[in-house]
Amino acid sequence: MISHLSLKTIKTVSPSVTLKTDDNDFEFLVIEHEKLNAMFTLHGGHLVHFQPVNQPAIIWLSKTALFVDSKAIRGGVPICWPWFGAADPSLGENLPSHGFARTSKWSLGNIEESNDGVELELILNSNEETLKLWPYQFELTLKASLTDQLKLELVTENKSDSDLTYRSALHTYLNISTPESVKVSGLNKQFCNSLSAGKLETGDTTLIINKAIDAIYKKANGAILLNDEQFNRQLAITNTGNDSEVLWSPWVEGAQAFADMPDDGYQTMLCIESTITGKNGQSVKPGETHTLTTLIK
Ligand code: TA6
Repeated sequence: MISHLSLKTIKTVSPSVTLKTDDNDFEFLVIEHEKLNAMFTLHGGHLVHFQPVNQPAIIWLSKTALFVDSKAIRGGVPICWPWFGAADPSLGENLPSHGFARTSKWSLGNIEESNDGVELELILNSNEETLKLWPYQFELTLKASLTDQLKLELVTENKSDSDLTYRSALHTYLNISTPESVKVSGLNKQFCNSLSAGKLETGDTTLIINKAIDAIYKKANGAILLNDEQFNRQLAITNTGNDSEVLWSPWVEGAQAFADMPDDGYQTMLCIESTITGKNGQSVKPGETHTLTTLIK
């Protein structure tokens, strides 16, 4: 579990799931199951910890992450929705980067437990606040399947009477031992390099982590593999409903620039994100749904 947080129990929600709060009444869903430990915040519908027993945590969380309503939490799996990066100018000015879902208050839906793990849903419905930012009625559901592997499904339901278009990221921060120990493979060879004004480049299908990376890869043909020698493990990340994958490491300067990341934080994290970033986005007709997923095992 995340030892640096001191939480008090509010109520037991199911045998392995407890609602807890910190000293500022920030709400955490703590999952302690024989096969895994995990934690969500209702703020942002945000998975902040996932660790199958007998292995290092799969999901990384900044030790200096802030748990406040006004900010997205640094680490875990931020839900970037209904846009990725800056909002389309047609939506107005001063809109939050990466959308509003990750700083909205979600509610707990169904929970099911088994010997293998826990399945739970977190839900965000359009409301007065969201309609000021984005003129569509919607229901957004995060379906999490937590076993010895992690599956996240983000379901966008269009409850408006006109088509909507969205972009998104399951902005997964993965826990790594050290940059020198890891190698990524299975990437598409083509990517837009956000560090070079989004220039389209052709690289290799494998990548080592030895500098800042901020790249939007065309969707991989299969699983992206994160090989970590020191952790003696290989994670396979398989995404559906996405048109791209984003790889991001802030590296030295980026980590130093974040108040909510230790200066050496870049040494133990790498983002491999299941994303919808294309210029046309993903459209959803009235009454229909679209699902973006990531499976990490
Ligand atoms: O996914 C990569 C990225 O878009 C980077 O450009 C960087 O901005 C990162 O997300 C973190 O964004 P945040 O708003 O969470 O600080």
